[in-house]
Amino acid sequence: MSDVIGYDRVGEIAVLTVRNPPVNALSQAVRQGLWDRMDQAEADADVRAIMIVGEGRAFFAGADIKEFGKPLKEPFLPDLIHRIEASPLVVVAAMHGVSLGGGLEVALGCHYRIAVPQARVGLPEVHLGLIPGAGGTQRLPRLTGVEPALEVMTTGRHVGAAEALSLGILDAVEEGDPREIGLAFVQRLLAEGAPRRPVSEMALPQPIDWDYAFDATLARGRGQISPAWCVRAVQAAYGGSFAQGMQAERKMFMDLMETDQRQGMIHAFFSERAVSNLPELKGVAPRDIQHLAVIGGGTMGAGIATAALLAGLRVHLLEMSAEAGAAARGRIEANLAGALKRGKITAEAHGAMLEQALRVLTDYTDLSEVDLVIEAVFEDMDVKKQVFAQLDAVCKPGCVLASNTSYLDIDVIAATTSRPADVLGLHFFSPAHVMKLLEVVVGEQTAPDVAATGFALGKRLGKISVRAGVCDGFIGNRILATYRTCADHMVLDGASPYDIDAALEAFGFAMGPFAVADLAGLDIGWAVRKRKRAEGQAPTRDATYADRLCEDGHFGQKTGKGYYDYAAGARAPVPNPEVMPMIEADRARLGITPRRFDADEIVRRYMAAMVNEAAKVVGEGIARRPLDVDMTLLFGYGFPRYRGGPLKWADMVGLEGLLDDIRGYAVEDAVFWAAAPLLEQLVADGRCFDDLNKES
Ligand code: 3H9
Repeated sequence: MSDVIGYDRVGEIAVLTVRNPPVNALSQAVRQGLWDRMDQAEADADVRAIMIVGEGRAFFAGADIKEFGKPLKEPFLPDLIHRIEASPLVVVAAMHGVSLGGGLEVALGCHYRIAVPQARVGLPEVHLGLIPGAGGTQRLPRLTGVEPALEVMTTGRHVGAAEALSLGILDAVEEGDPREIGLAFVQRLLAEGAPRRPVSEMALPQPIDWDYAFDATLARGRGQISPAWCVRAVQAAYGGSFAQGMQAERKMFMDLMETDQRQGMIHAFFSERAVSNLPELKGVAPRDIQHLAVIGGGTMGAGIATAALLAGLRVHLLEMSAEAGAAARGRIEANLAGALKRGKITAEAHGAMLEQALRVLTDYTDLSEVDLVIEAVFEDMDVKKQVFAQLDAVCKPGCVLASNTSYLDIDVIAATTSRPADVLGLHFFSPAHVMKLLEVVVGEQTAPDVAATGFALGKRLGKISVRAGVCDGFIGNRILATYRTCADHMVLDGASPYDIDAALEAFGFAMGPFAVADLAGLDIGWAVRKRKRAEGQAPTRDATYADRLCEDGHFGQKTGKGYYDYAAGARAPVPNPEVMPMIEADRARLGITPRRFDADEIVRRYMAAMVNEAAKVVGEGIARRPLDVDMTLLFGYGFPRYRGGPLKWADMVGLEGLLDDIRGYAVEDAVFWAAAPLLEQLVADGRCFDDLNKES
């Protein structure tokens, strides 16, 4: 019999120990092993109870996600759980680490559950585009009531042991070794003569208004369907026998397994883990970073400093004057107060961060001992060069010098120092202590251990770090500039910013591009356009309505007006009536007769522009793999996770059709719509972007 499930006896108790590192996923071998060991225990004449316990980090992290999308192999998990629950012996789960998805469902199939206080449980299947598919929707409500069960399933959140105990998911929580506390618990049960207690035989709780719950959950999902399907699956428990409820759940689970949403979310799950796993950095040790400096304490610099403090680093923040320093400290204090309020840090840690870990300075010579510096000053090459010259003069040898620039050439910045190998870009997204994305921009001369240090820092700060090469805007802002231009073209040709935002929000973006621009500040794009025009890089169809808004002092949310008017409060913005006349003036200037765009066409064009530029970014090696682009857009630009990222989405809708669209649009504007050579190549070879991920 396989070693994946160990078997030993402690008196009348058979102990089944799961050994499938790293997280005890319920692979076919584990399912078969559990089945066989259940048989063995039941055939063992002296055994009166069975205990299931996990070895290593977890009880079970759930079904083996790597098996999804392939033909499922027997024994199926619902059957195994039914087999466990139907055992004539008392079966107990002794839980530690996480018990997620199918892992919690196994525990719910046991007759009793005990856990250590640090254990966490949950049904996170919605994050994979699925619903619990091995009885979770049928058993959990019987223990907790419908509403708590639905809250747990539709959010997919991890529930701590104490809360799980109070919800009725666990029967006991005890400090100690999971095997030892489990054995003591089973011995007590046996001594008391405790009966088998199958959850499936428990009464159903009060039903709820299912249609109301379904509609509300669907609306919250912004196009994602699986949370709402949890409601229907729980409802199915009320339509007949337990077995019928199980069948209904299984059918919904299998139907969701066939959806693009499931594919997109599982792509996101594996890609967010693969993204910082770069073959070129295998075996390269990062430099040790304990003490970090940030140059510039504006919104971005203060956010970076906050993120570093929250990660336990010592931070020196350099500003130009004592007043600017005080303002920067105020921003950091406000950020940390937010973290304290949300319970992310203790009052003690909060005090230590502000009083001991943070120092606000005005003199470069105080930076001589820091391990890494992140420059976050005004986005101007001459200013950056001056900062780097000063850093080069004072920083110790081996100190990593990073720029937070979002567009400028890291190689040019590096070349102004005597140590270009120590220079790289660390492009954070605002607010930097909240946003998950970090672009690690590796220059021509950046040393491998400096790049590795960028990734190590990103990990420490809890970021999703993506490797980017040097170009205007790196991965994210370069692609953004293109799809934004596409949106501007559609506006010139007849769509309104509001039509575009509505179409893209319906597609699943958290916000449309014009609402995003208002949030980020219209002055940022204005500065970029002015720079590009000055460099002779003005777009062929140069829309100026956005400049008009800025010239009138409307920079978006921060001034109360932009594309939208925020007078009624940012929650309910209404279109700014000054915008459409500015657009109409642009159209007249360019001799354009506006036409109608429906939501479908808006999405097709916008996505075609995004995918085409993304394919150029991958083809030129700015992003190493398509998944790097996908994660950039997901974590930095509000791309809907359930669509996997633009290149996963492109694979799913079909590259050939997309290329046809692009070639069709190129008839109107051959320069803007020049097809990406990589896209043409993939179509010619009958391959897709994900094939490139697999090769890497
Ligand atoms: C389900 O159960 C469906 C059922 O209802 C019905 C079925 C019929 N499978 O995240 P980490 C890998 S759906 C396969 O870096 P952490 C992961 O890829 C499932 N592999 O560590 C990584 O591999 P690598 C419901 C898995 O400590 C390694 O383990 N369950 C699985 O930060 C370490 O992972 C979930 O959705 C898996 N289920 O976090 C739980 N889980 O080293 C998903 C992990 O090669 N998992 N791996 O990159 C998680 O949330 C986190 O991984 C976990 C550990 C909290 C467990």
